[in-house]
Amino acid sequence: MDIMIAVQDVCVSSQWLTAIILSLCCFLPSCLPAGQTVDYASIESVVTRQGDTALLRCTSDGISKGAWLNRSSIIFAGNDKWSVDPRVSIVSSGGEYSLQIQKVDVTDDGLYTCSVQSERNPKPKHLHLVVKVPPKIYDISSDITVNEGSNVSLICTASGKPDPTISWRHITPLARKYDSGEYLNITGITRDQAGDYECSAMNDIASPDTKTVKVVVKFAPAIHEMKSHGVGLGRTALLRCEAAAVPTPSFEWYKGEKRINKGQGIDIKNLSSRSVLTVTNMTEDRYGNYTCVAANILGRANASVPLIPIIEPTATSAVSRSAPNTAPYGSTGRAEVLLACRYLILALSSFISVY
Ligand SMILES: *[C@@H]1O[C@H](CO)[C@@H](O)[C@H](O)[C@H]1NC(C)=O
Ligand SMILES: *[C@@H]1O[C@H](CO)[C@@H](O)[C@H](O)[C@H]1NC(C)=O
Ligand SMILES: *[C@@H]1O[C@H](CO)[C@@H](O)[C@H](O)[C@H]1NC(C)=O
Ligand SMILES: *[C@@H]1O[C@H](CO)[C@@H](O)[C@H](O)[C@H]1NC(C)=O
Ligand SMILES: *[C@@H]1O[C@H](CO)[C@@H](O)[C@H](O)[C@H]1NC(C)=O
Ligand SMILES: *[C@@H]1O[C@H](CO)[C@@H](O)[C@H](O)[C@H]1NC(C)=O
Ligand SMILES: CC(=O)N[C@H]1CO[C@H](CO)[C@@H](O)[C@@H]1O
Repeated sequence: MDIMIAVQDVCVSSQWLTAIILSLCCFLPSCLPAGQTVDYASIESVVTRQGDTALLRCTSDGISKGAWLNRSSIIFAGNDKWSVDPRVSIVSSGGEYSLQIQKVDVTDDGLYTCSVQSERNPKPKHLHLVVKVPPKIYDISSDITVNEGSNVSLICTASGKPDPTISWRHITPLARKYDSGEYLNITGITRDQAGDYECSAMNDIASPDTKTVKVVVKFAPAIHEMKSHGVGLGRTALLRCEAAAVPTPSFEWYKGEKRINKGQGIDIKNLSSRSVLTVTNMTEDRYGNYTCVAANILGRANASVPLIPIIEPTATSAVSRSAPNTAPYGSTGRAEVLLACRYLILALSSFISVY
């Protein structure tokens, strides 16, 4: 019995001794076991992702005692666990004496040493555990509304290892890219620069993390289209006023100085940036100069157009009568091309029918 304990004691104390020597060696690289220095170029790198299980491989002849160190602290001496960290264990089978770390975190990143002292294997093995972290955007500017001409500064910050590179993109058909960096500064923003801006944080470990900021650019109304079609008595007249404005403008109609309201054969329909005034059953006193006023909090704009009589019956009147179906609600440019085509076809067909 006594002998057994004595043997055990010797074993334990020899382990202690090894451990102490090893830990001393880590403090003093010049005093590594067998007088070796750390050759940093030859350090094997083990790359892993945060949260994964890392296996740091090392071999042993099964007879010699080995030890694993994390920087200067001993994790294992032989199969004795010195570390209190529940995530670490030894994988030993065959000639293996590897260290397994579960749920790797960034704090585990660093130099690990496997020291197995044997004839065959006199040098300790150094491994660099590289813990990479996927990019994650943790802060981004909130959606903003500014007036045209303002200076805008958007910020997007992200974490990750290696440090993610941050880039900004304006989500438009052109998808303009900006210089990369946390800040996106726009001096004197224009209405074309309104919309969604996407920040993406990228590193080599995982797909980029993206988030978007909406930028609303307010501007005063500008009427870019004011149209009327000549119309005969008793016909339906149509006036269309189209404005660009943010926020959406409100519309008012005037004939000369007099405000026009709905009712008595007059209808006003406004669809976001467009207002359409319809006069059913045109009468003599309704010909004249019409003004459309578009207004929002930043200003107002007006445009005028005359509503004039035309002589009937011609192909033109057929066109203007068909207009309510297409022109007010279609996209302007194309609707007009279509109308022009129809006009041409009508004119051609009447020309042909004459002969
Ligand atoms: C390694 O050492 C660092 C700092 O001393 C510690 O934060 C980390 O948890 C250790 N990792 C392992 C796997 O022992
Ligand atoms: C916007 O930035 C430009 C150039 O940096 C500066 O000259 C101007 O005063 C700024 N405008 C506002 C409204 O801050
Ligand atoms: C962008 O604006 C921020 C804050 O307004 C400033 O700190 C930063 O230096 C600017 N960056 C560039 C590239 O102008
Ligand atoms: C159009 O107005 C005229 C004159 O006010 C009236 O005689 C006619 O009945 C009206 N026609 C329709 C379809 O409302
Ligand atoms: C139409 O009315 C506007 C505003 O009242 C005026 O400025 C413009 O000169 C008028 N146009 C015609 C052709 O009378
Ligand atoms: C239309 O605009 C002119 C100047 O831009 C202004 O003098 C006029 O009062 C406006 N008319 C209406 C009806 O708002
Ligand atoms: C938002 C807006 O412009 N609303 C107008 C729509 O048209 C009616 C007339 O039918 C006006 O009274 C509203 O102010």
